[in-house]
Amino acid sequence: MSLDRQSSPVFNVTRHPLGDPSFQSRCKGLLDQHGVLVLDDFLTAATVAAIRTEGQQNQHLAYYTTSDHNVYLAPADPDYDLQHPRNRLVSSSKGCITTDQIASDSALRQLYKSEVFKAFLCSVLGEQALYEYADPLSSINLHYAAETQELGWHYDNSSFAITLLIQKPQGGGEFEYVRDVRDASTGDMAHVATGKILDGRVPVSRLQIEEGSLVLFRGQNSMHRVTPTQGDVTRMLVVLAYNNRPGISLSESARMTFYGRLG
Ligand SMILES: O=C(O)CCC(=O)C(=O)O
Ligand SMILES: [Fe+2]
Repeated sequence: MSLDRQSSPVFNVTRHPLGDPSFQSRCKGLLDQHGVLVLDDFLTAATVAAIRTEGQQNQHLAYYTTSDHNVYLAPADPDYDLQHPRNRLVSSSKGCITTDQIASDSALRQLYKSEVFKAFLCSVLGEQALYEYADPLSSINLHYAAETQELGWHYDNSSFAITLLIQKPQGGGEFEYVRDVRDASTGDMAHVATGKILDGRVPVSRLQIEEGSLVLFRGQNSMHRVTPTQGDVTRMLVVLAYNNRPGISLSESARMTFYGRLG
């Protein structure tokens, strides 16, 4: 089986039979139990190499930023002081290229649009359908984190995130998280628990991920960060983002924070 209409498979179909209902329900069980699912060796070695080359060739297009933001990726709330967890600033520093900068024949677009892949995601995530972002930036992102660059603590705007590690740094670049802190559906922003995590007073979980791993992560209510890269190998990671409703754009403040532009 290949990914839709192309000839050579983008991912390891034998190890990860995405269309097999028992594989799907096993993956769903793992995601529901742990809040995260890691499929190692998801991308073939050839796909990882192709995306890495593409990433290196397009690195000059990346928007590099060091920005200070709060964990809610929202403008400051004047009802709270600046040190309150609602407003406290953390730092993110990385480069990023966006959907509009990914080549039309890229394996990343094939995977993102693949009906087999989307059906697998729907089954595992318990979604009816998945839609691309309405803005031209947010659906497929390739992140670069060079030495000392990091992603500060935050909650995602979308209810789940899908990532693919393309290049692992020599040290650092570790994905750390605390599960189920806030509840965006009820508006419980969990300021106290959030503050404890920011203060380093809560044990955090750490993901083991390798080049070619697919990670499904519920990041809307689980606070997470990526620790600073160590060494001169840049961390390269793809984020595939979908919505369960059509016509949704990433918020303007998040787009300005992470891309430096709106479209
Ligand atoms: O870099 C990662 O592994 C996670 C990225 C992330 O959390 C995000 O882009 O919101
Ligand atoms: Fe995130």
